[in-house]
Amino acid sequence: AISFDQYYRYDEINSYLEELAAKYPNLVTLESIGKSYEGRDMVVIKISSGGSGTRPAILIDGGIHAREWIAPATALYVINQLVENNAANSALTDAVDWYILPVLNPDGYEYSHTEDRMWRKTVPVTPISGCPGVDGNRNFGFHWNEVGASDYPCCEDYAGEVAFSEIEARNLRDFALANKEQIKLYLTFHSYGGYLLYPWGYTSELPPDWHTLQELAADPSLAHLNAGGDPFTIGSSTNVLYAAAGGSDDYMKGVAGIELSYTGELTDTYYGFQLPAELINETVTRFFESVRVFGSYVKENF
Ligand code: 0X9
Ligand code: ZN
Repeated sequence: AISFDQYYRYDEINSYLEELAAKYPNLVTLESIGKSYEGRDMVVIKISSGGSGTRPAILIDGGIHAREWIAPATALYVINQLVENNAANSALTDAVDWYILPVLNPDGYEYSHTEDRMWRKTVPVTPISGCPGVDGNRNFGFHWNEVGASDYPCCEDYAGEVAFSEIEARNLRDFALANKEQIKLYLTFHSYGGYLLYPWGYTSELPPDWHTLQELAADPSLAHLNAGGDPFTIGSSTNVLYAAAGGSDDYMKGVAGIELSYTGELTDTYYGFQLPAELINETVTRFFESVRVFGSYVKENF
């Protein structure tokens, strides 16, 4: 059993996924997409009620940034609701498949629990001793390191020595490319600030379908508001937040061809990254209402 009044360690999260796979074999399958730098299995849970294998799918990840603990917690809540509350949420799984990777940076996530609560990056050694880690969200190979990223390993936004230097980014890339025909929507969970961001992060220019991306985020934002949360600031990453190249969102749209690609920056702005465990429940339940609206869109339009 799981609750949403505490943050879980990486092993606990994976135990929960295994528990679900054992208990709901007709709905849940687990796939390791590879190991992290320190050898942790990166587990994607596939939630599918069946069908031909060509149903449209949604890919969700969380926790590319280690300290953003509410992101894995939210991914876990989406999993929990789609699987253990499927009776109430069957409309979300009867025509759409879900691939969810709750912790994209497991080594960093653990490091943020054991060593440094404010750790952001991955953990491998870099050319500068004493400055480990790469910013996973500057490491993807699309306009890599062009803007808003650093060449200097001691920086929080270090892009890495080369694009896809990080095994975790490569594992997600390979999974997405292998399933790109099926995946219609990509959501990557971060914190904080309350944004729904769409590409591009590498330029202030907008993609040709930016109007669709802008409009499509309005109802999820409204659902969040109606659930008691704040509306999201909606816009392209560069135009409403800052320019930063090498993000997973830009890669999914620009290279994998997943046209609908969003970064969800969860609440809140008072506590920032260190959102107290007492606030997990309201945060994840509100955001699930946004996810629900995105899910309906995919169901109706693909
Ligand atoms: O800077 C980031 O990677 C994200 N913000 S955070 O505070 N969670 O670090 C925003 C990423 C938006 N997307 C791109 N810039 N591609
Ligand atoms: Zn982040």
